[in-house]
Amino acid sequence: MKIVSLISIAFLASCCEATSQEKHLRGEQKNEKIHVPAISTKRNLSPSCNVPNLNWIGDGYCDKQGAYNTVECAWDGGDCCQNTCSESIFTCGTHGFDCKAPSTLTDMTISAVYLGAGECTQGNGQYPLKFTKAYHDLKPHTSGTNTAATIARCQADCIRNSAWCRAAEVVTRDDWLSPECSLVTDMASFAAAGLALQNNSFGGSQNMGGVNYRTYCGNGGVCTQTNWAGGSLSLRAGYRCYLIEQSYLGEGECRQGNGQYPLKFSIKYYDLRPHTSGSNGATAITRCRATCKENSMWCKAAEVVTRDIWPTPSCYLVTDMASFAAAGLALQNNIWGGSQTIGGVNYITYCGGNGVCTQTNWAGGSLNPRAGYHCYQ
Ligand SMILES: [Ca+2]
Repeated sequence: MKIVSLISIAFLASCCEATSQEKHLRGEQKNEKIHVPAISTKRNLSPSCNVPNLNWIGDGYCDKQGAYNTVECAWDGGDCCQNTCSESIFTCGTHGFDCKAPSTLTDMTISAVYLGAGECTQGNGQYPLKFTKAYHDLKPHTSGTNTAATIARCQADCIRNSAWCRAAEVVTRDDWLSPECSLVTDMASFAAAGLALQNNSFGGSQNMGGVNYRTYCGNGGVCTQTNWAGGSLSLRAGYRCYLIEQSYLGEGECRQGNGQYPLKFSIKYYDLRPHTSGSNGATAITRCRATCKENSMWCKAAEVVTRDIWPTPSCYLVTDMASFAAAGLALQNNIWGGSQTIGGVNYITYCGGNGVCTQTNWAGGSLNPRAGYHCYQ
């Protein structure tokens, strides 16, 4: 039990920066905490992370109450495991640990990003190659934390097989009590990882690592024609799709390596307004990333903006002046908010945060945490 002195409260009220004083401000005796200044979240949060105070995620304090220590909230931003906790506002372990995260999910170079409530489909909307398994030990999925455990295990299974697994599809349907997990890929990715199909048929069996899966291939069992192409979401009740990203930098703006603004070309996707409807948000992500890949000669990152106050999603193609020029392209308007045509499509140019395009330098990039912004490399 900790006593909060009036002196330290007065100190906090008069000061603007986080100090060691704040490490003692979280009351435990009433299961309540005193508000602390906003800090950056260091892990990837799902849009379905539903907690009253996002600032508590990644603050170094394991929040055992509420929905903080869940896969959707990136296991309280790592606060609840000794090997993932980063000291921040609080000293790690102040409130103990409660490690529930599969160890593979703590690897920040690979993460599972919630795409939406539906099936994982190919970029063209067709069925990909899937290996499906039921988790009978988590039956029924409606009981307790079984659904959360299914999601965590399925994501971890896909991440373990990230050489070829492109997405994890979790099925918790009303009419099936056993939850299911599908590891999603396409034929070229699977073969490139040195693996071979044991049954090139719809519903055929496949043994991987001593575990039996059922194989589902494209439409009608034609595995060879599957082509993931970045994936898409096909809305369906009882299904969840998580993209396994090796390049999701996290929720925030794509900035230069030095933290300053890069050169960006912006476009609004009016046909996907509002981004909160159906698969619109997911489509905005896959479309923006695909456009950046098409322009990989100069596009360093794709920034997708789905802010709650703006119903229209935006896409920013991120680069710097030297990369853009090296690709043989020229700025049509070297001004803040100038227009630029790329591939016959009109974009708005934003340079360096102040309109000075020539001084932009990507330098590997960095992430500036900001709600509603998502940066992909
Ligand atoms: Ca926390």
